[in-house]
Amino acid sequence: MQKDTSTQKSTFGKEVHEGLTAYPKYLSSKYFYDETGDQLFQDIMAMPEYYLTNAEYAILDEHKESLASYFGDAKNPFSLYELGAGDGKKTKILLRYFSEKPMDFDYRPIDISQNALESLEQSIHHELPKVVINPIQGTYFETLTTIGQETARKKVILFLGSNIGNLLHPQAIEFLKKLKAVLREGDLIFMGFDQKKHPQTILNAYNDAAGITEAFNKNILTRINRELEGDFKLDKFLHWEVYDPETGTAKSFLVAKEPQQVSIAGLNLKITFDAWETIHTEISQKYDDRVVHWMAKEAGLQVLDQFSDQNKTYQNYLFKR
Ligand code: AVJ
Repeated sequence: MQKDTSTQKSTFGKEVHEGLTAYPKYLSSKYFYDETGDQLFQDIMAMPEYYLTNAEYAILDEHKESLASYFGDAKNPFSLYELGAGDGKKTKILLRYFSEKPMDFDYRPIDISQNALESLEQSIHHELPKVVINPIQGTYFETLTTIGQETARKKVILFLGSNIGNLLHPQAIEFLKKLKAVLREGDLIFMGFDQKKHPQTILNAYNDAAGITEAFNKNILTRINRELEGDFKLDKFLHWEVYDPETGTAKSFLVAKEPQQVSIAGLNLKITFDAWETIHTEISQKYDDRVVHWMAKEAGLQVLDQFSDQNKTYQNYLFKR
């Protein structure tokens, strides 16, 4: 299912064209993740301000026994799918625990990056040789079809890291509906939702002192420069983060520090920026319990259980159809 690079590039080109000729300008956060972006996101997850990683890690560690009993046992086999598996660092807590128990399961990590899947497979073979791993390469959209066709075993679908937060509520509900459509009776979804908290804590997580998030945000411009022959000058843009404590929406922007023109030769396009004009690049939605229950209901899912860390910084929810 590996798409050829030229198709991917033209989708990228098309969306960049669309976003930079719109008013106000925008780019999709899904384009952060080339090789550099993957590495920068690893760095973000390791930084002290980015509390999400440790919070979810603590939840998985604390509740692994309870999760094991929901997922299956020696007589009730299951497949553990993971959307956007990345390096699987958090999932390994569960995999390690499950593999030490008499549980019958295989791990089916899903990622768009074949590279990421290969190194994940290597590291699982090495660190957790008992775990049976069967990776699936593709976009969420493509692979949901694949997952839907696999009916031999109970399905447990992981979607960690509050990745759902890149979607506005209506899109998130659509996504949950698509997930629901691949579930049969007894199948489960286990999903992480970052929770509302002190607004400063959230701003700090997306505007770290070392400038890693700034580099991550600006990487999308570097990518346009390289893949679409653009000439963005990165130091002519500011990384800017806002958080609305009412809606729970954190938004990332690139803000033009001075009027400028940017040429994107690969798209045969010239873009002008006024001083302080913005490019909106990402939303990182924060939730509260009511909103998650509301979204689940809208998607036709039932909340079977929920798990949080001590300060309710973060919650993982278990859904069934
Ligand atoms: C991978 C979407 C969960 O929004 O927290 C981290 C990406 N952006 N810092 C998030 C991200 C800036 C992250 N997600």
